[in-house]
Amino acid sequence: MLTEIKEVNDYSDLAVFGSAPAFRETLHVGRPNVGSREQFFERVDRVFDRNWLTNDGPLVKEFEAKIASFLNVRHCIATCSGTIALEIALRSLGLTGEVILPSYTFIATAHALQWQGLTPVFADIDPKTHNIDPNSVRERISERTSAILAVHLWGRGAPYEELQAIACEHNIKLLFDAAHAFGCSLGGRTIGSFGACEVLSFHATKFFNSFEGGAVVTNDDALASEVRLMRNFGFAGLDNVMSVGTNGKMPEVCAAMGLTNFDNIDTVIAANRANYEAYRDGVSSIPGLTLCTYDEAEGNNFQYIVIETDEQFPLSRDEVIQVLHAENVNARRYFWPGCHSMQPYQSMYPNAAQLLPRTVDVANRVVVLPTGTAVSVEQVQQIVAILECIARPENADPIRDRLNKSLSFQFKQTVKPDIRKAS
Ligand code: T4K
Repeated sequence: MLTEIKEVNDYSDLAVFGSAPAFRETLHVGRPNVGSREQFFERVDRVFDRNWLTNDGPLVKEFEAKIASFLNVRHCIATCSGTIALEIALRSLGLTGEVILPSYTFIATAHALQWQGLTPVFADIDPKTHNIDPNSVRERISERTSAILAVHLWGRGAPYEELQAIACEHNIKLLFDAAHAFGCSLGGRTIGSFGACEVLSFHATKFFNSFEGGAVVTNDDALASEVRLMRNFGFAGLDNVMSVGTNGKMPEVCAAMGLTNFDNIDTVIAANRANYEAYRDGVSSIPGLTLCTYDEAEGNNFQYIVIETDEQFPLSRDEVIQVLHAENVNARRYFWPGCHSMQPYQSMYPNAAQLLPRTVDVANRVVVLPTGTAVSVEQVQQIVAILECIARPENADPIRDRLNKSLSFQFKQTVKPDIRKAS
């Protein structure tokens, strides 16, 4: 934790030059927000009393009812993860052939398609919103396209109306990966009921978590029934299997965590908002850095603090991250290098980068910074002070020189070849 603010008047005050890091304990992007432990343990006690641990238990039903009502959607089917929820949604919709999605997303969006035998086709993004660009979607439509899988990246709503128009024109499905967007709205409407269905994630790193977990939310009764069947091996009753299902069930202990954290979301959003405002106030006066802002007219969870470096900034994005890591600020390069540059997609589409110039550009410039209840406004101000120091043009050469000379500051990740092809 921060004991006192570290003065960073000069580059030599930075940890990369040997001074103590600004933070004794690492600040993470995605540190879990946890509500009342007492309430959680009470719920878990009742789970043991009932000796009903999973398979559509009472806490899962309560959790689903709460989420559906909060999102104003008819059905919520809770699952063991957001990725499994995506796969079940894709399969329940009966999709075939190609599905268009952004490359600039977490790899699970693409993998869910590939895992279901669908072909992911990557569209470019709008650099202003980081969301999928409808014009690029249009360019990717083929006779094999069966759906568009858009992502509400950082919780900022994807361009629903334009995407829906394309889907109607080509008679294809539209669904959303809403893993980042719980509690957010688009055009004043709560995200959760757009398209054929939307998929949520309650992973530990999400602002609202159930340890692991996810959900398919939809207003379509038939789709909801199919998703429920598929979540439980396809069983429609004892000994009666209707389809190729899987085990996508959320256990009771996860629902207990979800219900407990649901009662706490206002506190988490307030903490996220305060941190967001402190970052916004601090970053606004730093040339070469831009904070991705949230539309105040919409509901926001302020879960991701995303800054972009531009050519005015004297250090590269990776150099910024290296300096922050040395200060124990575990800033992230989400979602570098883009799904198209990861396997197996890199091998499938070796020239994809040329078709995705805005994805490549944004992915090379984004830094995601820590927030959540584990991070205080004072800690945000300390991070901003570090950014102000490294933004001074006269500091760039000594910092770069120092980073180049010390191997301990280098990134170790590289994109590896497709191991299946290599073996
Ligand atoms: N679609 C989108 C758009 C998504 O962003 C995601 C998940 C999905 C679909 C799939 O949903 P799930 O199947 O996961 O429900 C993390 C999360 O694992 C992933 O859920 C999330 N997106 C993604 C954006 O972030 P990593 O690889 O960055 O996680 P990791 O292990 O590096 O953790 C992040 C930080 O959080 C670390 O610095 C440590 C800290 N942490 C993590 C955990 C798990 C903790 O302090 N405590 C913890 O318990 O992917």
